Amino acid sequence: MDAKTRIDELKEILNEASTAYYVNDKPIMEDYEYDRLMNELIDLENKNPDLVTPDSPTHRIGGEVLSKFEKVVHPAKMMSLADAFSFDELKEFDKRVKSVAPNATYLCELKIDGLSVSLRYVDGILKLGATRGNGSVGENITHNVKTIKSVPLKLKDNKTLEVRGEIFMPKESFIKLNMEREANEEELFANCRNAAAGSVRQLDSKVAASRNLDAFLYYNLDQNVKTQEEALLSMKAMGFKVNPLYKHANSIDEVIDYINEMGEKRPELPYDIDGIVIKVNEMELHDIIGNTVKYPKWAIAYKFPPEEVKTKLTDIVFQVGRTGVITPVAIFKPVFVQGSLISKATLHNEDYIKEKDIYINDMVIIHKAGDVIPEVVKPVEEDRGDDIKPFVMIDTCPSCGSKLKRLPGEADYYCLNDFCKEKLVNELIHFSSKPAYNIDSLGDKLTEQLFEGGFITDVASIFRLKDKISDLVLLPGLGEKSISKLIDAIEESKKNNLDQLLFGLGIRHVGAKASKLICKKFKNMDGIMQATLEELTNIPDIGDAIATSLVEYMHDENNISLINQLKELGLNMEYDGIEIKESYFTNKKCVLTGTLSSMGRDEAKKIIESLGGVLSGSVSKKTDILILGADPGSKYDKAKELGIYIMEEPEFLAKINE
Ligand code: 0OW
Repeated sequence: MDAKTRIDELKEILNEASTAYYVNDKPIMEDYEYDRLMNELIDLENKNPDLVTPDSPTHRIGGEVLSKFEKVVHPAKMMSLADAFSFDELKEFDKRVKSVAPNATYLCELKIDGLSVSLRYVDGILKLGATRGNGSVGENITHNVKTIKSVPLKLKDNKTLEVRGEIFMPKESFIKLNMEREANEEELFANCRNAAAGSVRQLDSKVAASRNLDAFLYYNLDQNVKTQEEALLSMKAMGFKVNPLYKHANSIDEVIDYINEMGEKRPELPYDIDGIVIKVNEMELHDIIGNTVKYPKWAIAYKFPPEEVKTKLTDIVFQVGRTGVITPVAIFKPVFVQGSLISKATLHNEDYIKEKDIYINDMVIIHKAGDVIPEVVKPVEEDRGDDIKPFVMIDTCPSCGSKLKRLPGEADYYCLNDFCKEKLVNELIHFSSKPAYNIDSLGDKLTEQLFEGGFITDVASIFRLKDKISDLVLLPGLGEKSISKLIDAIEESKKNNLDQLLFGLGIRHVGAKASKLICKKFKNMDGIMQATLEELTNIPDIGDAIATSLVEYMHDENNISLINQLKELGLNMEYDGIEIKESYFTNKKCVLTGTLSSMGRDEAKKIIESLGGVLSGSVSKKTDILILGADPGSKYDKAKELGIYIMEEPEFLAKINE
């Protein structure tokens, strides 16, 4: 038998065995047999690389390493879901639906706690896997999606379609992964969702292949079925893995019964769910009920209240935040809550502890507020032993010893010493954090290490590290390569937009949103430094607290000196708030060729960029659109050769006027 015939035969056998095992949970072959045949196929493909096809099961093993993630524009928005936190909210949702569609019934699905994915098949072959991103533009993760064994590489029928679902990491795999990471002294994943997201965001698909990811599909863009239930059944029939625990409900009361039933089942499910998705079952009602910009109005996610767990509170310690606020933190025996192991939780402030009547050595109830933040809910009084000790608030800073102040009318105590070490470190950590100045390679641990070593003392000193490279190499764990990567990242960060700098300065009450609003109004740092209280409070959503705090900050000579130093160091002090509108062109790589009769090239370029398009001067396989003017050049031929979408002027004008 020739190689091609045998390869086709092996692909057929192995893909069928993989579907049976991973999609239908009904193995039809022993593992050793599967491995034997897989090895034969790998061997044959290595000898005949031109015979490797996209649907070969050898893609499951991974091995493709990308240099970066390409952007993918979704043909239809990947919507998110509005949340309901109580049955009353569900009843309101039901009323809204019934007011428009009185005969609507519901389809309830488990809300898998993973990350959304979109799968595109062309002629039955998996061509593209993409993350949801912002709903319009996601990232190409095809190389990792192919390693998910329950995702078909080839459909039984050669359909061209797009389906959407949720990639998740089973609880068992999550625990195993965190144990391995603990053994390697790596940072643990907080929960199954983060572990799944961290796995698909790997450039090397061998890593994703080792993470035992899975996926449930729940949405078929190209369906022509009458109900969501039929949609699930048809996807299952096509070979997709569909979560079997869905249920049709004729009324919201039946939905609530199902939610209670699934709430009971939740702890023993092999995967994390964070709620129940309720969808109007009848498809033709979806358009009648409609959507908001972000959510469908015909669906809602009921979120389970945080899972509660009991443990022993063994100590209360104190943290000094970047603003100087002192936070009491409960230390307790590590417990597993909603997929993650936690051993400490915030106690907010002294009043919270007093109100809840919490003692040291109490048995306490813990949960993850908002499914994320560990929080002590209450003590379990009936379990109180005689080893309890009352909580006593400290009156001096645990880091620098200075007297703590309680600001009038505030529950919190503050360390007001501007040179308090822990406060300074947290200010620096905030500055380079993602939502602020986002200096990639300057993480919390390195910031603390550089601070301890005296390399950085304030924000400006971060930008002077490049003058200390010879000393930096003496720091343990910092090699030449990581130092030059750090210096490059710091230099690169200087181009950041002004709102990131303003937020990074950590001015009390001036958060990320307020920073954007203030920068939009004043356009540059000088304008902000001279802003008056009245000018600031005239900005909608900027209240007295923010305005006063900003004016005081800008009149403090230490801060003025810091900002002047940052100007000297070359940080961008302008705000370029080009509001890029979401459009057909968003994140599409465009090339212009020939002359347009309706406008000049520069004007066309400006319009495309303002609509989020990415212009380039040459055509490549990465080009999404060639915009064709009269007398085109060689780019036109190249675009035709590469099968790039050619947009003629009339269509271009129509699209930009949409
Ligand atoms: N996580 C889920 C899930 C589901 C989509 C279709 C239209 C709008 C939401 O299990 N079972 N069904 C949907 O339906 N979405 C889900 O997850 C959403 C996707 C984006 C944010 C949530 O994770």
